[in-house]
Amino acid sequence: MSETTRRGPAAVAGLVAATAALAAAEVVAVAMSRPASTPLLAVGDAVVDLAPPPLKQFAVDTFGTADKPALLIGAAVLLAAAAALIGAAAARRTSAGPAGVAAFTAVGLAAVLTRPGSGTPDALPTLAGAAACVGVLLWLLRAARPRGTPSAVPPTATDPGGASGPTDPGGFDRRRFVLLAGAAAAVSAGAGAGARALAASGPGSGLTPANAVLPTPRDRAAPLPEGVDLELDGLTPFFTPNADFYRIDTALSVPRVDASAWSLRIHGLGVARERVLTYTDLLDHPELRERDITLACVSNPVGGSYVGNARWTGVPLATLLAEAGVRSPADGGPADQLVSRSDDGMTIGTPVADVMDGREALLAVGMNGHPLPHEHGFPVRMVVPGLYGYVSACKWITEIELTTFDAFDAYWVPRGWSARGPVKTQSRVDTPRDGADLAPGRITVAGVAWAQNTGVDRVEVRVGDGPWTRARLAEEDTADTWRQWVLDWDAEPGEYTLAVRATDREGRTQTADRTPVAPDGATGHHTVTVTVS
Ligand SMILES: Nc1nc2c(c(=O)[nH]1)N[C@H]1C(S)=C(S)[C@@H](COP(=O)(O)O)O[C@H]1N2
Ligand SMILES: [Mo]
Repeated sequence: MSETTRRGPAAVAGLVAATAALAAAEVVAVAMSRPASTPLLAVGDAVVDLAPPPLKQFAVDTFGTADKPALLIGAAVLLAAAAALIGAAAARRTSAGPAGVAAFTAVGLAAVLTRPGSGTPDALPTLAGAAACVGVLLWLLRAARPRGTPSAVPPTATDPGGASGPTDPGGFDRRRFVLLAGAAAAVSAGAGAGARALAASGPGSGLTPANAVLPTPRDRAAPLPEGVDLELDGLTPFFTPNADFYRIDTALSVPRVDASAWSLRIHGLGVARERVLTYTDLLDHPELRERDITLACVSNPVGGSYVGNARWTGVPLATLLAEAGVRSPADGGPADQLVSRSDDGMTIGTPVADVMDGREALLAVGMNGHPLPHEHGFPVRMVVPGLYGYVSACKWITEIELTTFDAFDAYWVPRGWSARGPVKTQSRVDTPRDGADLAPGRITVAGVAWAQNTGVDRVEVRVGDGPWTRARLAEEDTADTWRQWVLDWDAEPGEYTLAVRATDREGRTQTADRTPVAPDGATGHHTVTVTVS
């Protein structure tokens, strides 16, 4: 058995071969302009879709919006372990290498080919990866194989294992192996990372956020009242810049849709005139308008940051539905659910009654004066004031189907979230921060409150067990936007917990009862604890 390849180098060969596989798949996918069709991303996407809700919640709680990098790193670690094992097994039995690669290829192909919108060509990156993997593995295993002839140089006192010599007695040419493996790993890592960076930073192809031009709508947003933004230190600005806007979606790689090839189909139950809209149809629509709307995520914990406010440009959804002959259930229409589907296969279910009740539900093309960024749904997304994003704000939208809640469950519903998700009235203390050390005297307590589609009527703050004291509200933009608030507090030394609660214009005051984000949004008062000394 002197011909046996050592397990260590063989495991290294496995690892390097796996790196080559990922890199080859990456390069081919990017060259095909299908960056989401790499096996790692597809398997990751499949894991995201198949993960049981508690595991998902754990991931979001633990990693926040870094849940996706965390998933990919976890997957890479598992893959590395498997690759090392396969390499080591192949040291004994060369056929174990290709067999192991075949097993992983099968998983990769299954994931890639079942992704929404995928086609047979999407198998190519995985197959290229498999070929590169087997090739590199066999090549490095050969380099790791012991030489038939033992070294002519006997071990010496200074060189007992021949480690620094050209050969290991009865062993292999370690130097050469290390060089080959290192070179293969470096080339793979460079090519893979380069391709990924190109895919992630490139503008995309065709009509993109970088070259699309939004017309100025005739129907501008109402001028901002003076005093909407108190512009206080530590207080969230009234408008959230696009680059700072929270991002929540299931996409491991952001869809980069070419707007010139994009269309939206409106069809289904009670649609008298099926419509197919292009990007130009929307930009040229006579009712294109600007509206300010605060968007909130159902997963936003009390006090959390998954909420943002933007000036959206878009066409009223109600108008487009009316053009298609859709009637609201209130007018006897047969469909009570509007299901939007996205380029990446997301399904989102929205009550038809809500989008047709007169609120400013938009098919948005612009965000704060710019075409939507890729991350926020370019070219077109939905925005509906008063509904959490998971039941309304479909990004990269491609289809609207009229149906019923009885007939169809959207993506999040079987995963433990409520089919209907009206936004719960909420408020947040932005300053002082939780845990702050403050000097005694006048302290500015300030934050934001939101009750989209209803409006914020009152915000109150409580210090310790004291009485609820009314905060001063900033001017209101619209009922669909959040409202800043501020209270001056004369603080004496001590430790204090500050709590905030809002009351909306329908007279609903936030409950103190804390409930988790699932199934339909957290309740409870946001509190911060500060030390004054
Ligand atoms: N295609 C698609 N659209 C989506 C989602 C998604 O995962 N995929 N997430 C929704 C959720 S849960 C929220 S809160 C909003 C977030 O929009 P933003 O990322 O632009 O802030 O998008 C919604 N639209
Ligand atoms: Mo969300």
